[in-house]
Amino acid sequence: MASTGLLKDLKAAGEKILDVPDDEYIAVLTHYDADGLSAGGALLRLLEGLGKKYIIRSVTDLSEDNVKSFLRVDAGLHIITDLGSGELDKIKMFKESYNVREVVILDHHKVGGDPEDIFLVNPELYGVDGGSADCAAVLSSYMGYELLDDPYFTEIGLVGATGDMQVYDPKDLTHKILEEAIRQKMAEKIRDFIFFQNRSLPIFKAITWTYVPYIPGFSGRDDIGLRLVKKAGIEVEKGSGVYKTVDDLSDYEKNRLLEEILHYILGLGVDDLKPRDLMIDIIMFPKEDHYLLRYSLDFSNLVSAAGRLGRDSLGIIVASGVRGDYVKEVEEIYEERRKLLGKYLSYVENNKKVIDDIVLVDLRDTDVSPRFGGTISTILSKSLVYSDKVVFVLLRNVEKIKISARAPKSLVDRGLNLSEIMRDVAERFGGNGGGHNVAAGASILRDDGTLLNYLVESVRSAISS
Ligand SMILES: [Mn+2]
Repeated sequence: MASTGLLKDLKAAGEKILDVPDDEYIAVLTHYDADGLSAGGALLRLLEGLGKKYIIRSVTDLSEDNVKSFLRVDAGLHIITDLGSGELDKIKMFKESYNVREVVILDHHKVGGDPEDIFLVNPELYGVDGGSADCAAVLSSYMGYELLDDPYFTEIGLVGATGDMQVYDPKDLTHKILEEAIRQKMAEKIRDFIFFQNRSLPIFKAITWTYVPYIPGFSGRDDIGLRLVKKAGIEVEKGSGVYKTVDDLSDYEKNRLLEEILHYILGLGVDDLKPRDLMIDIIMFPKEDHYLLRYSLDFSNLVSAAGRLGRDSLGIIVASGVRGDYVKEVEEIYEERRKLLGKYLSYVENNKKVIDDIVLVDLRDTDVSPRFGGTISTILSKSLVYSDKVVFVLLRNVEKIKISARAPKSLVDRGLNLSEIMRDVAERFGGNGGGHNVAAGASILRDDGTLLNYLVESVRSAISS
């Protein structure tokens, strides 16, 4: 059951959209990650379906400049999604100075400040943890689904929720949208081993392309994948240069391959391997023809890739349901993301420090794109080796420092709140920060040499207090 207060707020937000006269613009600002771009796609589909005039923009964070230039857009309604809850005061201030008529925020991050005359739709207001349910794409899609009675919206919601890792144990409105998707025959759930979740890649790439959980020495290593496939006695090709995929394997072959994989992983020193951790509910979209759009994980990685590589609009357009030539472009960036991540994760191994319950990954002296911070920290936090640790990834972003942070549920239960830590860091070193208690980030202006130590001490005192 989704909270009724949240459903009521979504309905009211939908009415505000309907109320905007057709000759006025609706301006949308969203976040550049898979959830944010999916939310942008849902709003694109909704506004297009309603025949409204609109502009949609995406940003990496809600810096003062980004807030200002967005609120300066001449529009009858401004919608901010997947961002904003932690920066209500800043938004209110510029709303007033630019005489903005109305601001609606559809978000699931921690609320900071008093919404007052901003219409904030956020599960956190109803005691639902936005870090584990009701991501921005779910909120936007559900609103679209209710207004247009178009089942494709459920698919976009699930793509965003996969990006924010909220589909594996779906709660609240996320659970409801998944049930609706299954009822509408837009989605099916398949339970399988994580090694078989990439249904469409060549089998030797598919099995190691398992960044959730991340297994150092295995994840992303095509060479090891190839070795294991051969050891299991499986042909890599099904003839004439066409690679076999998971769906081409017999049950016997899958079991043989699984044996080889588990044997290999145990040899890496992963000691407490629980087969349960290696099972996953894969969400399939039976109506999608293209292999990269057929599974929610591929689809969300694809939308994520678009954002990470600076092709945000492509991500929004494909999420909204537009296909054709756009899908071809997306294939290219998917492969590019695969290559970049492989390279970046090899840097991680050389630039990480483990202190107590904390993994510090300082990549400020590397060429890692700042847009990959969240991807890298999420992968590490889902790793079999670091999943019980707090992860901080630091990257250089021109003259700023980008921090992406992740924490295990066990430490959050002991009082750790990364959203607060990121806000404190930004206050002390300049910049802005916030997020969820388990996942947060900051963009800060300077480091006088004490930044790393400050992060470690913040975690220590939060856990011990
Ligand atoms: Mn989100």
